Amino acid sequence: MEERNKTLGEFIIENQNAFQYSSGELSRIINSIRLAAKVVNYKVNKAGLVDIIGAAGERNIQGEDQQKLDVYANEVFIQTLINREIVCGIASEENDDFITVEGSDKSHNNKYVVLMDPLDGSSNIDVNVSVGTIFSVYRRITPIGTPVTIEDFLQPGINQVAAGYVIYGTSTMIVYTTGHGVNGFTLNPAIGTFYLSHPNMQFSKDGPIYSINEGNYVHFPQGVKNYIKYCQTEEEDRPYTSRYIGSLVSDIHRNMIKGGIYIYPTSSKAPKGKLRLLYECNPMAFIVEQAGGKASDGFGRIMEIIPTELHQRVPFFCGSYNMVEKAEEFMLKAELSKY
Ligand code: P6P
Repeated sequence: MEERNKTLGEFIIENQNAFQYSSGELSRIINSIRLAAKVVNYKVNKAGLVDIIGAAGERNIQGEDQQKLDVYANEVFIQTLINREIVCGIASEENDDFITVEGSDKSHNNKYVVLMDPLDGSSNIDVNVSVGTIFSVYRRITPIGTPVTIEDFLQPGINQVAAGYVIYGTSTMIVYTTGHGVNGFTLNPAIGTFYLSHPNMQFSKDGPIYSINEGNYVHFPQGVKNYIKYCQTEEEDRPYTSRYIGSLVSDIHRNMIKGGIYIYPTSSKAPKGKLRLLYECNPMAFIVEQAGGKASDGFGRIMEIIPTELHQRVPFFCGSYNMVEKAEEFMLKAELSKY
């Protein structure tokens, strides 16, 4: 079968044995994400038509207004995963604490935990800008048959067995990795099937784009300010183009295709950064590294950070390898100049 006509279902079956724990459970997790993505996609595309837009009136642990679609997407992904008897625990940006899934036989026998941001960039929904779902999968580290504990979720990103995102954009795509490269699948909404449209996605080592919210410039660390000035200097392949959608999945997806760097640094407004390590930065870092890119907190590899809390935030520099490396050079130089 020609690669590009392959469906996500066929791809999962063909690659199931490549996954080191190929008991089929990981395939069932990806299939569960696929189904939930189609359900959420339908609602996201109808958001402008029904009274589902606007804050649900509640605030999530991040202190952000919860959009009704956030709440809806969270419920769809959680319920779809629970119904398939695959995971022993779920953590979500929308839930203060993790969810223990004991299974219909109350055995806690499932081996995987899933962490997710069910609808990232939701503030863009009302202005019709693309949003995304981000997910991260680990094998539990506490004994099977016992209730999942926080240790199962506080694993470094290098332990991920799968990660991916759904982008609800001009077309809806699932992009994911199980540690054997990154592949993108585009939904044909007419028949509800995802087709392999972007086999073996790769970041170019350099790129023409830098993505950062320059409105926060005055609050940035000196190293970031210096790197922004470097991007804007007429020299070699610069100045770069500035592109910032304000939706993490969209900004990184674009950069993966065109080349570029995305930065959400610390600032006086966000002293630890804004993005969450466990269900935004680690899954995106796994994908970016599998596509030949680099993901850093400005000084070191994101996926080697040992998490200490479920919703912890970190600064995030990710994208084309050489661009992230250059940004780290500016961060180190600025740090050393303090002494
Ligand atoms: P700012 C969306 O809220 C999000 O978490 C990411 O998707 C996005 O990249 C970032 O925050 C945008 O934040 O502060 O630039 O609006």
